Amino acid sequence: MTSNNPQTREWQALSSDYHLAPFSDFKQLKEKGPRIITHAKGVYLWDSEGNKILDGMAGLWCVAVGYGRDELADAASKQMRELPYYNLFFQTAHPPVLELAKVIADVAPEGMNHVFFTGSGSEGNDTMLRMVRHYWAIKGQPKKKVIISRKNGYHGSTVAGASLGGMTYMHEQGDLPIPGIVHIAQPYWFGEGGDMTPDEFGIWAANQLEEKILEVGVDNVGAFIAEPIQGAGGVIIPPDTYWPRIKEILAKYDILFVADEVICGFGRTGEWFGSDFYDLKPHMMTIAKGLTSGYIPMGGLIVHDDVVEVLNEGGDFNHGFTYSGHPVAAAVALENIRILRDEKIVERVRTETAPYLQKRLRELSDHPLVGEVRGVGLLGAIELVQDKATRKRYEGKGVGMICRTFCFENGLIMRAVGDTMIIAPPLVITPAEIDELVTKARKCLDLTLSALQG
Ligand code: PXG
Repeated sequence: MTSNNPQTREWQALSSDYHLAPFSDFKQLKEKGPRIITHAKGVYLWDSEGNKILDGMAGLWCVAVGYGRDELADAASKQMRELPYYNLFFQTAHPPVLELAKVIADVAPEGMNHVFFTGSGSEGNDTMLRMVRHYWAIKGQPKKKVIISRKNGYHGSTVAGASLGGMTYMHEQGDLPIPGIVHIAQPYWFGEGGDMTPDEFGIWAANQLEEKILEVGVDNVGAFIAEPIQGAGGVIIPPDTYWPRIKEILAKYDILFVADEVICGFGRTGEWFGSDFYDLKPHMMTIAKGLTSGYIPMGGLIVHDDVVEVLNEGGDFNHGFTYSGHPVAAAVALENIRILRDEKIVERVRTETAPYLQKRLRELSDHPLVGEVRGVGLLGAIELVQDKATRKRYEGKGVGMICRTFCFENGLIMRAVGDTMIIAPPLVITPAEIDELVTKARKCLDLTLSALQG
């Protein structure tokens, strides 16, 4: 712990003495101490040392409407005074959850008209797994249990979520994946495309789905789950050929398709959902994050009418959480979606800020460290390489972490996934703030290159 600020040191001592942080090396964090974020406004965070930081990750991909929106605080406060809690079990409901379900159906793709609420994206995917198996059991095909997912996909951190995800470093802890979940290759051309063109590789990666269905047996496969664009895996934008080929395969076999929209949903791509962007027509969509702009936890599963029709014949679905459809979270989500709609934020992303961010980001392609810049909507990735032509990495140097540290020190949050730098700023970011983001990113790329050469 290096801070000279006694208040920072006090908070870091509390962290060291009492707190276990997610996805962290407990011992290392104890020694180093976390950065303490104290307040935020718009796209900016402030830490306890007084540093102002441009949040290029919208928190953890979630703060769509930006920080410091009083309307959301007021909606929570009002709902807390009126009805702070009631549950949806045993044939009860409350106004905010019902109104929210309707508003979500309004913005969701056609036919996606029912919502099962959860407390998080992980719980949404746990719900999905149980609902898919329940669905097939009702249809008299209880063997259709297997869910096909993708390597390096991210679907959460619960037992089902981490199993559905394709992160091997997560599987290694806790004997995952659980049975009944299998993984296929991801459509990551830059990292895994070898000598194929992106289009050839997109077809190859999509064909892995058909091969897996045939290997497992279509009578045993319940569903395929995928993020329209993988977020935590490194903003993996599939080649143009990928989704059309996947759609052909899905049309051929009788399995359900689940789009995990936890990151892509609520405007991130410039459409309301990633499924709109790629015209995916899923049977179910997992949601969280942008649903409440992260102001309060809430997730859910949007279910297509065709699936609901079957579920309606199945009696009780024995599943639910104490906080399913929590009234305060529902009130915040309603206000968040009202802001997204009234301020035309999704349209603004599509027509103004996404094209501008993508243009400005691609200017970084000329940097000697940069092997590829890609992005869609307000998602972006910068691949750091030693050799642009061969896509060869700096082996064992931890270049991504070096760059991330420079970003932190220079007032920008840009995440590193291996040697891929990723950004997903709040959807309300302005062109001037995009300029600042890109200027800071270039400076940090320069600093990273100097550190490698030095
Ligand atoms: N699906 C997707 C696509 C996600 O990105 C989840 C499900 C799980 O949601 P909850 O609310 O249970 O966390 C996520 C979450 C990262 C990172 O390092 C990403 C997530 C969570 C934690 C870290 O980018 N995404």
